[in-house]
Amino acid sequence: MSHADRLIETEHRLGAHNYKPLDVVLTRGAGVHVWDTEGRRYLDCLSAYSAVNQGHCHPGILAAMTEQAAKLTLTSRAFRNDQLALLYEDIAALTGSHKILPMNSGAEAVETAVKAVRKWGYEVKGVPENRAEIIVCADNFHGRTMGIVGFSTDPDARTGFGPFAPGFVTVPFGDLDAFRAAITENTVAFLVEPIQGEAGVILPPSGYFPAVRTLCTRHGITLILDEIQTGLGRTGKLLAEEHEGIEADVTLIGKALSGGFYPVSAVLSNSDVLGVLKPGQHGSTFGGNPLACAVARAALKALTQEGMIDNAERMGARFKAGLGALRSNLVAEVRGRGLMLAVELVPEAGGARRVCERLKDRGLLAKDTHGHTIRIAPPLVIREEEVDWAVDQFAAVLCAA
Ligand code: IF1
Repeated sequence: MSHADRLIETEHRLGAHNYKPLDVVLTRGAGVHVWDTEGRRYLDCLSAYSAVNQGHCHPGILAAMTEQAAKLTLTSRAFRNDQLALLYEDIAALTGSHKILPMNSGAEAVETAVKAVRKWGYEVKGVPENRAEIIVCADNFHGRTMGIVGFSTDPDARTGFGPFAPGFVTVPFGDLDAFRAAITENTVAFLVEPIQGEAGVILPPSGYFPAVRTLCTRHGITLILDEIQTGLGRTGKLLAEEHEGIEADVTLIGKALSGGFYPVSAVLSNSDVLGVLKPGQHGSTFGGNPLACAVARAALKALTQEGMIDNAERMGARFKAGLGALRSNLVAEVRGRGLMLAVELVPEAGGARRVCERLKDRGLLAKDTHGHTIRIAPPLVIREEEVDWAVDQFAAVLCAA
């Protein structure tokens, strides 16, 4: 039994089986590459679900992390630390946000926004107590906590986990008429992903978000964009909202906010939504800790000062064009924006998981979703020759016949 097989067997025996990973045991990463325990190198086309946008073990983030870890890691918010204000300044300068609330995981940022916007609804909009409604989209993915899975439409995410909290109304993504019809005087917010990730990299029809923005403004509805996956350069802009020419009232970021070093998320608010939270009404032991702040600042600096966002746009266009030009009768569609891409296979392809297994054997790691979709999201530091090599691997697996 190899070392890797022993580790897999132990995971299987002692771990909860809430994942079914590809059987590749990784031990090291640098830039766009990761290495397994046998020393085999892979091109990472998942980037830990877009948390490692800056590339694995980015040296600037690593330096900030080790330096801060040697100085001060956690104070709790019972006391102040000398890093939090600096992170606020950096985020405000980049995004124009007026108020910021730091948390850890993406799901916590979503839960925070739901709490804040409900309270805003009662105190500012004047919605009657306990009547606030939040509109969400079918096939959404916002995380795994009880509040969030309660408004998921994915049976795997919610079946068996009820009872769930009321107050959520579901509409199809990209359907403006359905959104308009769902609005009531108790609607406090619309929570939506700019591009649906887990659903399979689903882009909205053009004009959808500008019209949504207009309706939200007209009806006093807080537009909450979950940019936890689409944000921080992934789509070729700092925030995906820039493609739509709109501004959210509340923006949620996470994942790449730390470059994959450490869980850091944040709620960014352009409106008075976060202003309703008073001392004692929300918090987190680790949220806003000095280590997280130092890491997040270095992660944002790497993204914005090393040309990664422009690179995502250029390499994404190259990758998409390369995949789109594959002469394969197994490919139904190639879609996406920037380096958030997906290949949709025809049902006869034998499933995306099998294709991902074969890509893995050729040294490329990508992730299947919903049976027939392969998601492609390499670190934003990927270079032309690596994109071309990746396209060649897809060609070898998908154009064999
Ligand atoms: C898993 C997908 C990606 C997210 C958006 C909030 C969160 C996520 C838009 C929660 C998290 C993850 C978590 C990961 C799978 C994954 C994912 F496949 F579900 F769609 F990224 F592609 N909003 N996305 O995408 O953030 O609490 O996890 O930090 O294994 O569940 P979190």
